[in-house]
Amino acid sequence: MRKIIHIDMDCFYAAVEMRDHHKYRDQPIAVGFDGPRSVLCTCNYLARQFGVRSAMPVIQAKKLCPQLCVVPVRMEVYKAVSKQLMEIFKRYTLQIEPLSLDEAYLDVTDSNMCNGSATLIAQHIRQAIFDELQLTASAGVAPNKFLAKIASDEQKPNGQFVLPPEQVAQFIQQLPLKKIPGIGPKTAAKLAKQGLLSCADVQQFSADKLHVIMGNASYTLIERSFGRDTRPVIVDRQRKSVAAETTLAQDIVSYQQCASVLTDLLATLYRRLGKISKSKVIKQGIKLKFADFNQTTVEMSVTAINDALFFDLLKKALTRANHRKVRLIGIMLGIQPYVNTLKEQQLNLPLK
Ligand code: TTP
Ligand code: MG
Repeated sequence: MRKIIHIDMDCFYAAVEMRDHHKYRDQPIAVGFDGPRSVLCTCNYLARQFGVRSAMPVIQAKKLCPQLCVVPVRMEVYKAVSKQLMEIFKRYTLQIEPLSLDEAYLDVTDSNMCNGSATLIAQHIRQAIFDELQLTASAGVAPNKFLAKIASDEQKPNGQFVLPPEQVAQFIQQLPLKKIPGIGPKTAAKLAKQGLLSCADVQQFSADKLHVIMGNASYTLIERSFGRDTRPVIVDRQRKSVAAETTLAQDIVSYQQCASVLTDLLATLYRRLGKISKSKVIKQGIKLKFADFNQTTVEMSVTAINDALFFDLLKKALTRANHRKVRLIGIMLGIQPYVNTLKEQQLNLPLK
């Protein structure tokens, strides 16, 4: 049986801002660009009491909480804190899979730290984060990644939840399906229509019927519903994509307008691609978000990057507009991480 810890910082960007600016400590704050059309990155727990949430448009958040203070994003600071965080993790194990700036899985199955107790390791890590970074984190300890991630949310903020293997069967029963990563509001609604709300419901449901509803994703859902997840903690996950996107200052309609934005985005994309220049491009894609907040993506497999293709994909995506204006344009490259060929590895061998 494995021992996995999932660590997730509490209201990460907002917590960093409260740490660095004492005046924000006792007021509802959110982090984001304070424009009429922007959405929030996150908010502190005081703001959450008003119903404010991540990814909420600023306008809506201010309706819910008129005194909300929207603090500008300081991405460089969050990145630096994230590096410090990873350094703390490394003292306990090298089996680390970062998921984002503020979140990681740690596999401590073979760790001898804290007498091999995953619970104690998680406690020590959270204490070190508090002492050294003046920030709080929550942790979940469980036999696999899926359960550890669910567990870290159970006692948020500044809490820890341990799910021992013998309690998994009981715990998973009443877990709402919408808490399973990958089950978004649309899928959850589809499942609810069939009377499927909790993992227990899925456990008792016909696998064939579920396949009709969800296709191949049904296999994973059944696994998760029984608390099973065999995915390993992947150290050094390589980038699989590069992207650039922009929310427009004003919604636009014409292909010409979109194409001009696309040209700017291409420059950003090339800059980002340049940093991982040895990667092979295998896919290109366009994303459009329309004025009603629905979005569409068009992708195509390629063997090398092709600028003109982006404009063709844009045209195709625009055929789905149905008279809706465009509010956001994004472009994406799927990449195959660079792998040393055997020859290069040999060349890189240290001289004896
Ligand atoms: P999360 O861990 O999802 O959220 P959080 O740390 O703010 O709050 P919680 O206590 O619930 O964990 O995301 C980490 C950071 O990523 C968050 O501080 C800001 C950023 N983020 C966005 O920029 N946009 C988003 O939609 C989300 C969800 C997060
Ligand atoms: Mg977090």
